[in-house]
This record gives sequence, C-alpha cells and structure tokens, in this order.
Amino acid sequence: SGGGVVAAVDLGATSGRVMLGYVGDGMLRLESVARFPNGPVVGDDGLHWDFTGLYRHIVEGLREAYRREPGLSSVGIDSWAVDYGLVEGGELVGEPFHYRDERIVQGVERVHATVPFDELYRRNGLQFLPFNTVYQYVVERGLDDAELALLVPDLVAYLLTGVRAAERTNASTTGLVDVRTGEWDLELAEKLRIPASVLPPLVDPGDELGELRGAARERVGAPLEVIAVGSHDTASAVVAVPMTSPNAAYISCGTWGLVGIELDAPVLSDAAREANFTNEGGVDGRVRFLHNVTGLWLLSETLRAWEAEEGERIDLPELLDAAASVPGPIALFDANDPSLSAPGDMPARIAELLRASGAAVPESRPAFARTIVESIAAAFARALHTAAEVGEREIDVVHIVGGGSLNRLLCQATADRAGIPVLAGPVEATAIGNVLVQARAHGWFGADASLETLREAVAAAFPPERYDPRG
Ligand code: LRH
Repeated sequence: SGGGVVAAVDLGATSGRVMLGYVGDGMLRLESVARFPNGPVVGDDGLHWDFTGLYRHIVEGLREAYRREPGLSSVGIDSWAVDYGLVEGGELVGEPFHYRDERIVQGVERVHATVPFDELYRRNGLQFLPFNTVYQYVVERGLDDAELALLVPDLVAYLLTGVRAAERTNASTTGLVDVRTGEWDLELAEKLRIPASVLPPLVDPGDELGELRGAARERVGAPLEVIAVGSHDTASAVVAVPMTSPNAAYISCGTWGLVGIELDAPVLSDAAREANFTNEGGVDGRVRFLHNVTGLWLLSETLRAWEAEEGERIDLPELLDAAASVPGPIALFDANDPSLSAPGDMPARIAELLRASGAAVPESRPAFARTIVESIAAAFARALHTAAEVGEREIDVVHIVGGGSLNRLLCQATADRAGIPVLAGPVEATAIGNVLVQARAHGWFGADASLETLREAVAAAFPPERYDPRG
C-alpha cells in the first residue's frame, strides 16, 4: 500500500482537462489543474480536431501539475475513441479527422463490400458505428505513406515519450483487434489493404510506457513517467463506476451515453449483433458490453444554436430547472437518429423528426429541452432493457457517471423510464479511473488489487446520489 499523487490527462469531445489525483490511506481526491474547450474544427477537406492546440494545453497543464506537486509519480492519458493521427519522420502529419466528418460514408461501403458486417462482428465484436477506425482507414489517403497510425491518447504518449504503442482498450474500438484474442487481426487488415506496419505493438493498462523526453520534458520540468491506463475514456470511466451489485448496469454519460454492463466474455450472438451491442475491451480483460446512445451532444448542440441566435450565453442549469416543471405529455424523438450526428442546426433537425412522426414541436425552450432530455432517457431505458435481454443478466440498478450525472432531470427521467433506481456520480469518473489504474501500478492498492477493490475506494470517496423511480 502507501500512496501518492499522479496526474490524469482526460480529453473529451467537448472539453479536456488535466487533474491531480491524490491516493492513499483510504483517501481518493481529485484536483483540477487545467481545463480547455474542445470541438470540431472545419477545415478545407472536412471536420478535424485541433490536436496541436490540445497538445499545447496538455504540456502546459502537466507543467502546472508538476509545479504544484513536485512529488508527482506519473501521468496517464485517455481520450474519446476511434480517431487517430498519422506519423511520419517522428512528427504528426496534419490535424486528425473528427469522427463526425462525412468521408466515413464511403469507408463503410468499401469495408462491407470486402467483409460483410456479420463477419466483421464475429471478428471484432463491435457494434456498427460508421466512424469506427477501420472505416476511416480505408478512405485515409495518407495511410500508405505513414510510418504509424496512432489513436489520440497513443499519439499524445508518443509525442511526450517517443514510445510507439497502442493501448488495448482503445485499440479495441478500431475494429482491427480480434475480440477473442485481444491481438491485432492482421488477416482482416490485409483483406482491407491496411498496412500492418502502421499498427504499433499493443500494451495493457498499467504498463509503463516511458519518460518524457525532449521539448516536453524541458517544458514540464521533469522526466515524468507515462503509464498506460484505460486510454479509451469509456474504459477508464467504467473502472470508476462504484458498482457493488452483480446486477448493476452503467451509463457513462457525456457527449455520448454509453449504456451497458461489464462481462467476463464477449457476446457475439445474432441477437447481440442485431441489437447493435458492442464488446469493447475493458481494463483487466473485462468486456464492456454496451450500446452508444447519443447523449448530451443533443443538448450542447441545441444550446450552441440558440446562443448563436441570441448572441449571448444560455444558463444550462436554469434552463433545466424550467424544463423540469413543464407539464406533460412530453413529445419524444429517436435520440439515435443518424440525422442528429453531424454538427449543425440541432433544433431544426429535432423539430423535423418530431413533425415526421406526427408529434407537436414544443414551442418554448424549456419544453424543447425537456423533450431532448426525456428522449435521451427513453433511449437509455431501451438500451438497458436490451442489455439485460441480450446479455442474459438481470439489471436492478443503474449507475450514471460523467457530466450527465449532474443533470437531475436526466437522472430522474432515466429512473422513471427504466423502472429501476439510478445511482448518480462521480462526475469525473473518467479521470478517477485513469488515476486508479496508475495508483494500482504503483502498488498503492497492492499490485493485484481487483477492479472491485478500486470501485470500493470510489464508492467511499464519492458516495452516489440515489434517484428512485416514481410510479
Ligand atoms: C466517448 C467515446 C465513446 C466512443 C466515442 C467516439 O467519449 O469515447 O465511447 O464511441 O467517444
């Protein structure tokens, strides 16, 4: 045991953060060091990320973290899944594409023409999401010339340390990892003419990657060690879901709502494929059996449109308070409709869906927000029901972690619609999971501590808030 302090870099689709995590003697505490916005950037050839800007924020954040805590033991990096950068001559070539860019449409056609979806599912166990990395790679012009293709957290780690590695939980979201063995499916790569040379060696959460070098080391001021964590943000979040019951499900709710259960082995049945449930790789070889539901993206894009119209900021908590007292009945739309995926005029698109189904379009903004939140909750409830059925598991409680856990209206609506209690929090589950996997690697929980032990520490430090279903 013992304890100490580590840093977590956590990049979400709408914001990034650098945090300090203090662990030891039954204590688990997070402190925010830096926060910065993130989002799609429109370029000449489509939607990208401002990776260069994010990397600068990360290095500056680590500098500040080290300044505050010179005893810092290590840093772990996680981000949203599937997106990558290409490396040539040791440098990033161009800014990574954003998964909401439309070039993926052709990628899907090409992949499925060579490997039909049911065969893909047997091999990689992934739900169909049109932006899975495999669909992006087949339309990536630079792939043949690239030395390496690195997913976002691996790219950050590479630029910091020079170490080439693909962390396994996030690699599982590429579609190129064999769901049974956890190794790259080189036969699949070959069928799709994806050069095996761009795929780096796989590593596991808890593995040491290397120390900061070069400009990063100079700027941060220390040879800080980078440790692999569940570098897929959702994998880190699931580590920190304070589940105590074997019948517990989780919803990791930020931009997306990832709704599912944790299993020891993948479910590759026809029913799982038809329900579009995924078997993503979790920390310690667990399986994240879940479904992507469009989450707070619907609300943040709607707010963005209204704010552009008003020319001023709209207060979200105030809007949600007003939304909570809108009288029923509440019109619903399908939160997962593909027309809601790209950035744009979200209120108009939602209104279009409502009209097409014969529902009335809410006139006030609070009523509109209520329709959004209830539609997300309804999709959550459906996914929970399917997880139980297809995963052959009873579900009697659901944890909501991430930004969505602060949305009281969403938590209550989910409890009501799913008919089971919701346990909300922690809000920073992803950063906490990142911290805990590093802490365990340092032996602060005993080197063989199970995820259950880590989750007990979360439950003790961040007692969840309970919402019971109402009649
Ligand atoms: C959530 C997330 C999710 C992926 C999506 C691309 O941030 O990582 O698990 O499906 O982004």
